Amino acid sequence: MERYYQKEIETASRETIVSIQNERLVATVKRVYENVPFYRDKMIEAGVKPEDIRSIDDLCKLPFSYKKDLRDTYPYGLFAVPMKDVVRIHASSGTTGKQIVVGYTKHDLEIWNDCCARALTAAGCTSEDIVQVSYGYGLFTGGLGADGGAMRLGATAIPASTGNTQRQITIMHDFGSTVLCSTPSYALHLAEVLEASGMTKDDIHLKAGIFGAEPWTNEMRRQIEEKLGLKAYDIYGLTEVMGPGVAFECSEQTGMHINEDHFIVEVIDPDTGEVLPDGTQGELVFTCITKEAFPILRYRTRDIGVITREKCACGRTLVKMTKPRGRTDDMLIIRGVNVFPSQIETVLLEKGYAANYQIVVDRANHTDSIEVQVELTNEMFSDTVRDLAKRTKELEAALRTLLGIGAKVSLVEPNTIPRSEGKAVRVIDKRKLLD
Ligand code: DLL
Repeated sequence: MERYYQKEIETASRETIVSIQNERLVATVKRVYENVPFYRDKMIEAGVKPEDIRSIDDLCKLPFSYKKDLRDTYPYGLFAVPMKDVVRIHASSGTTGKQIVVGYTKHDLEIWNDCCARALTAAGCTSEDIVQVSYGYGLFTGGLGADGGAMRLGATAIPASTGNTQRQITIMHDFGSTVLCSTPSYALHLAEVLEASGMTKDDIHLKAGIFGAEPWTNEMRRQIEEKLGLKAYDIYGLTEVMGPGVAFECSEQTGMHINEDHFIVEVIDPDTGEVLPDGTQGELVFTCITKEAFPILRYRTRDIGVITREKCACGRTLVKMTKPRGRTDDMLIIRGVNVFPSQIETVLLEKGYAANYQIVVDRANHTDSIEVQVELTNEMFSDTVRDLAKRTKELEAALRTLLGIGAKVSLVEPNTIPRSEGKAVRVIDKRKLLD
């Protein structure tokens, strides 16, 4: 039986959702115009007045916001309330550049906890559960976000944070954790350390995992489920919009429901900015309609996805987004061909490798090259040299078929690719160092 945390809104009719969105959008735009000089200036520049925004159909009149805007107004320039009302700060550094800083009022934290409680409930978590939160605690939103959701449900949270993986396994075993929250790559590392400690999934009590913060494929989902003996659910979010819980997976696992009473989603063509019809792949853009401290408008996430509005068999009516395929800025352009790391991951995992790989991109004599370093599993490592050569050829052929360009495959010894405790680093683009 499907469980909901806030059934009324999670299963509301489209008219109800749209009417809530209309009302909240109009109020947010007015408030932001009055309180944040940055948005006021941008709207004046675009020739839009708050009165012009009367419903979600007018959303497209508003200018977009970008990560750069957060950097240019660092640290508090986009806050819409006085600092005395801000009770929490989070920040994210990303891979390059200055940190971006966001703030939350007490009410914002309550809504965030609700959103994460919806995600946990959809994964079957109740007040009976023991939730091991192995996302980083601190400025990163993962740890405290999932923790707040667990608290809201009345579940028992274990704030394990990341790191000290051996101790995480002891905690999991001794404290009887039933739900795990971590990045999917860290979940796989936890599984490796579990095995190295001489234990199997039968020695622990996990029933569900809520994994996000980085792209992961369904093949990786199967590996995690198999090794940890749990059902793995996806959760999506980003610091600028809130943190984890912007969208979450239900028992159907055919996309993630977006918490539309708090966030309006649009899908746009990343090149032209044009809003695309449902079902078309493009860049996800979010507008916060209930945030008090940091109500970002039309934020360009750079995440690539598709949204669908068919009614879900779980009973929820909230719009669904597909697993983000990657980010526009993760997409590699190799000799003019677009390549997403997730495509490569799918091939590797289908061929029986674990998700321990790194993609090295380089350029020599004006020609791009791509090398995929793939870790052998312990069983494969005992193969003969001839077997290994065959494996390399087989992978290179599969990658060529999928990507349409040649990629060099280097098989490396088990345990040589660095493990991550947070977001895995999949790509080393040496061309960037040359630019
Ligand atoms: O990663 C928030 C989060 C924490 C989400 C824990 C889920 C679980 P940032 O560090 O700001 O925030 O990174 C946000 O991570 O724009 C996506 O590119 C990526 N991302 C987040 N969740 C997913 C997911 C957190 N489920 C960026 N699948 C986003 C794919 C994801 N990518």
